[in-house]
Amino acid sequence: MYLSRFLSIHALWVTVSSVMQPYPLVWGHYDVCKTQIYTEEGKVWDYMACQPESTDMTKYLKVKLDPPDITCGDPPETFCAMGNPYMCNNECDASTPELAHPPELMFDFEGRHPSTFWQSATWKEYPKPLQVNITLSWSKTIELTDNIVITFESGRPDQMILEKSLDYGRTWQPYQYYATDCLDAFHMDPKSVKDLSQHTVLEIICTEEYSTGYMTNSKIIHFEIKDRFAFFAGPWLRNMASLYGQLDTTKKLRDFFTVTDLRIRLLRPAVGEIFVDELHLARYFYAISDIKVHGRCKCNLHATVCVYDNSKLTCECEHNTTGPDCGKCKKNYQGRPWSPGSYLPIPKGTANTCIPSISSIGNLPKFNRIWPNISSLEVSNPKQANVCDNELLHCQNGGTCHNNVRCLCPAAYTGILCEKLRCEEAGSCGSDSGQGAPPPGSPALLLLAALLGTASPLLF
Ligand SMILES: [Ca+2]
Repeated sequence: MYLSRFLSIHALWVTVSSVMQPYPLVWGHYDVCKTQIYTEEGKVWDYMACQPESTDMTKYLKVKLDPPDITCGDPPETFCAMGNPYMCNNECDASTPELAHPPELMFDFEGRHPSTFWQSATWKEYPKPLQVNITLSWSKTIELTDNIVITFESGRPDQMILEKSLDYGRTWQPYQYYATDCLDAFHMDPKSVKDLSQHTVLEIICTEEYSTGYMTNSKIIHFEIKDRFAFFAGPWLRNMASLYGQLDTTKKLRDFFTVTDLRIRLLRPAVGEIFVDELHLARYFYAISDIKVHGRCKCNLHATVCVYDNSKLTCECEHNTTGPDCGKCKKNYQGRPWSPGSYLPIPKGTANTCIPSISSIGNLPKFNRIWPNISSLEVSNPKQANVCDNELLHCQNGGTCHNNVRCLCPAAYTGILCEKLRCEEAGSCGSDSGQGAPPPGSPALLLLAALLGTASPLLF
């Protein structure tokens, strides 16, 4: 059978490809949800795991400052020049566009000189702490794919916490602490991401790497996503298969890189000395010229497109799923429990499509979570798969779908989808007629599973 040969070759290709590690970065993009393939029965859809491209997520966020009136310029005030704390004749005036520093200047196009930036009021109420929360909200779960980079126009703060929320801002967890002195500020030993490992990658650390004030040229603070990915994918992120494999099997790891909101808590501005210079409090303020957040909509591997409509991000769900994150099955497609797509096996993953409901029979069939392209399976248990339709699950070899419940097969064929020669069952086929996809425990699949570091082949 052509289809069987195709599947055998495909399985072999996947296996060979798995041997050819490290993977080029282009692998595992999962940018197609389905393709049409040609079989003896004509064109059929082949479904695969898919996700939107990673993109600049700052275009889609809402920013909120707390306290709301903390931006400088209302009333106008003077502040000291960046980098020269004794030149204190710069002006911030919210009512004059050239002198205003509103929050949106943290997200505009950079690369021009001088930079555009948001700026807070100065620390004129010292010793009352000068603290600002900057909340970035997407109203949508997103998966971070690159470092969060915050560029300061002022000195980098002496104390800062980056926090994340997974429930639209109801609860918050720290992502990383930043301080000139971690022990003093947060009672934490200073660490850098390089001190972490695969086993401690989820540890929340305090770093002193990014907190020196005016005395340095560097203005940037990172939250290191890529360094954390590198524990799994190698220093150049070439072995994305390994990373995707881990993300697939470890929910905590996947959730670590998933957010609905981020919050930058500025707790103490750059002082640069032991004591605050009370005679020149206009030296102390926060100013941020740019914030970079790269990520993708979380669509549970059921969509490649995420649309921004009415100030709202929504996945354009495939695989008969629906919801903002493709988090449930469409009406009339609840023939088995919803499940996210899977990155495995590399490179196409598994779509885990929702299948039509079977309202005409009493009990829903039991399905395993992973349900790859059905025609690649040796379907042997009729109770597991008494479903067919003309779109998703095709009866094969000329069989016809009867009430979405079973395939009516031609005399020579049997099996749920008429995928099997009747003589095979009877053991009376010639030696050349029984070729099919490798069974789940075949050496090829075991090798693939071993290469991906999983305990067993993922077909069952
Ligand atoms: Ca800017």
